Amino acid sequence: MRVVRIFNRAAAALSLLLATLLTWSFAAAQSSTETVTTADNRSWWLPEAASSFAGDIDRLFYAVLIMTGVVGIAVFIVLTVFLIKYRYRPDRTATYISGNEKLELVWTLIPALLMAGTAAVSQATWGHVKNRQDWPTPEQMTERVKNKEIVVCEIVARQFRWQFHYPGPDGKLGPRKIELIKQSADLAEVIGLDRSHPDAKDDIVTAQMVVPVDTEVFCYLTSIDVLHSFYLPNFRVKQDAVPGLDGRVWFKATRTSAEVIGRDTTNPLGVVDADSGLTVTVSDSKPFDIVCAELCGASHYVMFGHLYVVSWEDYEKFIDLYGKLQAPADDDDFGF
Ligand SMILES: [Cu+2]
Repeated sequence: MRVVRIFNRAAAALSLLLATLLTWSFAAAQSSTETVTTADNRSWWLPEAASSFAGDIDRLFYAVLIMTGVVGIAVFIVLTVFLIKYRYRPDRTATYISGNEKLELVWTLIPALLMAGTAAVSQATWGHVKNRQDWPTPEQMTERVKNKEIVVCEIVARQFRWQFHYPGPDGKLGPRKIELIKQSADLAEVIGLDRSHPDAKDDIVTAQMVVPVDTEVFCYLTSIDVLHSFYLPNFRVKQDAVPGLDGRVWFKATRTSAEVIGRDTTNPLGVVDADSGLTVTVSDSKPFDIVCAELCGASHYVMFGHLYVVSWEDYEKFIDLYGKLQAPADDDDFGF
């Protein structure tokens, strides 16, 4: 009996230690992320929704949460009742049961039907968000970018930063080549953009993402090293970036970052004007968070980026300023 008591005490002490460790590590993780992200809208629940399909995703989330919540609570109530009702008594012996076909059928069919039902109900939203049948062809993209109907952006992930490749005024994304990728202060070289190709001459590559509000943004998503995951919490967008694959992501922002996150006059989105050498403020709004949602290496936790959702005028200002900044000095053929 003495040995049992010692074991019990050891187990209690160990549980306490583990619980403390777990609490401490969660608290530490929380405070460490606070120092590396910038958005002020983080909350313990869902961040404020800002995309056209965020409402549909949230409704599915709540439906699944209610369903699993009700089942989870019921299971724990039954478990607790049975634990107490059938606890050890010296005069009671166990009963041998070989199975109950009717009961097994019920507990298999109900979850199966619930899951099939959930899959069926969510199919329309899933198809709309992840598998758009009307994804524009490259020619349609070029045309619609030129007509200012949509925005196209190639998102290139690497350890531990995001790069955003815009097509420029010609509406065509220039090609990238693996052999051109190098460590550089020039982001076009970082992603291996082939500047000798005519389509690439007016392209711009930025470290922050800027898109206009109420406009569909079509993105190609890839990585130049390991797996990453492009995550926009406010937009309910999450998609893996896989080396060698052209992933597809689209979203339509319904609210600007200034509306949702707020303004900050000390940290505006500014770009150096190539003509005057002065920094021009494009937007004074605080950005949405862009997060990497795939454990991608030792510094995965610092792999965050900024998404500014602005007016069309501000978006064009951003693209024009960057275009001038990154355009080859002697080239006037591309609309600058
Ligand atoms: Cu990453």
